[in-house]
Amino acid sequence: MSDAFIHCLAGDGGVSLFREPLQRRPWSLIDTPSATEPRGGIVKETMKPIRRLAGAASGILIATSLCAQYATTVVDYIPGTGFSATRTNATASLGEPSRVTPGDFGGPVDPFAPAYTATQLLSVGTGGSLTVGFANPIRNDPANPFGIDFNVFGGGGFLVTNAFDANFNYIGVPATDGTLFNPNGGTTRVSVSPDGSNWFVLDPALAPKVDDLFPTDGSGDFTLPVPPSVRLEPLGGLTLADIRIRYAGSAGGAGYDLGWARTTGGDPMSLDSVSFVRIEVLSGRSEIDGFAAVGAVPEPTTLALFAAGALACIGFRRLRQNTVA
Ligand SMILES: [Ca+2]
Repeated sequence: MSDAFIHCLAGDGGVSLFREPLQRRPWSLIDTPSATEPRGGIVKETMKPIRRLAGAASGILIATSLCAQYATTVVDYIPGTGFSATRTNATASLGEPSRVTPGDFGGPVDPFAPAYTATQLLSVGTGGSLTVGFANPIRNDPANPFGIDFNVFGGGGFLVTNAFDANFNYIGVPATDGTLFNPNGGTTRVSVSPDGSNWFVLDPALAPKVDDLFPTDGSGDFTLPVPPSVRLEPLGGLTLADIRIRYAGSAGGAGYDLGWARTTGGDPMSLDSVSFVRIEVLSGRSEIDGFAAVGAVPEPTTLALFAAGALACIGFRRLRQNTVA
């Protein structure tokens, strides 16, 4: 069993349950740097010995289907100028992007209630950059949805245009006009590297801006890209339910294809996989929540393990039946 697989079973990508604070935060953006994110635990259950093997085999498959790969190392962080002074904890960009905002004004992260605390976001100003590493390479897998190989999650949220009642609750079902509040007016450049030394810019004509579309939906799948066609659709008037239909199970973010890699001369550069991603903020400021590799499909070795487990289970049952008979 590979280290990656063991990490997958034991790490943040495994099955976890989240406690969701009852309160939702108001629209004022107040940082709570000391807050810590609530963490859930893996549900434990006991199994009879006869079922243990089958349980282990199916457990492998379930854990793997939920296994996601996030950035594991901050290689370099250059804040630049004009960054948010309260969001300089570079490790905020590692691990699973935010599903829940901690604190008294926290609650589930969704496209109308984005992440905003110092524990969730890292700020990069003009001329700054963030370089992160992945424990396992991001693959340029043709089977990845829409050819997208990794997602980057920011701190943007859709502006809700409903009026408030006397208790500061929205009147009617909250809906957006399709614009972002605090929109990222700057520009970004995304580069990738297999080895941390040789870098390739993702074609700026194809690579979307970081910390822009699509706002994070913490109830979605970070490893699934938003269908690129949604960028071409009008987003005005959408409710949260409408947005989730557009996201099609994705947790949002901006998706990138390793097939967009270019040499310094501008020629296409074929890359099978990369282990490093760099975001440069050319102008303005970008907030970064996290990075996720696309494609949480079981690896062939895992399928083999599953098959071996299932066969062993069938064999054990037959042996038992024969013994009882
Ligand atoms: Ca690709």
